Amino acid sequence: MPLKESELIINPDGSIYHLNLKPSEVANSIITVGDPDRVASVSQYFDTIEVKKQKREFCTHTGIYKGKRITVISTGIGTDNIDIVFNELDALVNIDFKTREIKTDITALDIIRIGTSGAIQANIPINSFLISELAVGFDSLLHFYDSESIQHQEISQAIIEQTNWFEKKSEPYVVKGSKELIDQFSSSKTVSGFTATNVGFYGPQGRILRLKTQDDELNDKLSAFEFNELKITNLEMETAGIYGLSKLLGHNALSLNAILANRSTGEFSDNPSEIVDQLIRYTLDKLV
Ligand code: R1P
Repeated sequence: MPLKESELIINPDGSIYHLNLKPSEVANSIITVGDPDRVASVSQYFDTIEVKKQKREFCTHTGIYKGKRITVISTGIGTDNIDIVFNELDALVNIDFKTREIKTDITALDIIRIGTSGAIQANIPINSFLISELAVGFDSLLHFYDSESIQHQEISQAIIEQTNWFEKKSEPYVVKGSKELIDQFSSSKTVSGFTATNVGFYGPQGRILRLKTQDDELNDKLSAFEFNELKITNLEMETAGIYGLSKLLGHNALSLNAILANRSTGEFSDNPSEIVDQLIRYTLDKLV
């Protein structure tokens, strides 16, 4: 059955609705970044750039780095944007835009997030590169999909119990990154972690400016959480959505995080752009 025009929205020029990309314009190796300005910070290292597109917060450059075709795309902030970017990237490779039918041969993309994040454990060094082996989503994205089979419910149950989770907040979901990509990108320069993906930057990450939060001990409870020696290491806003949707769609995903802040010690990197640039170069060299 062809997908209806209201479900798979294709622009008059043959590009997909939000990303503004045509199927020929995406590579099978994809780097996602949150900040649209970070796209050029990655593609400046490409030997050639064949595609430059932007619509809303979704900026895309596709080019060649040391012989490998790579697409770098910005997601903006949050898992609501991850829903758009990952469904549309998947549609670009796995749905035939002429017939609007799902292809019989499904392409698995390799998708690496280069992000920034704050640690909640005092022993995670500022300016380190953290590889998310697992992620817990405090947003609700994955609950809208048939996803229970890919969730690690024994871990989310332990989080609910140990933090006395307020039931009116979305129930946490726990998902894993790609084992192959974790192995490929791990080195003496990286630390591995369990990333918490929050639904906001302020209250949901325990920052209090003028508003009182529902639980002002949440970050302390999250950093004290332990399950079979597993501890939650850092907070950001996309990884759990990326891991959940990638697994459901059959793609391989990895989230790399430049640790710019440590919420436990109160430190912030004195040279964040240099650290992000180092992570970009590290990622590109591990990818080829
Ligand atoms: C918040 O400042 C943003 O920075 C982090 C968070 O996940 C959130 O998107 O990542 P990026 O630097 O990749 O956007």
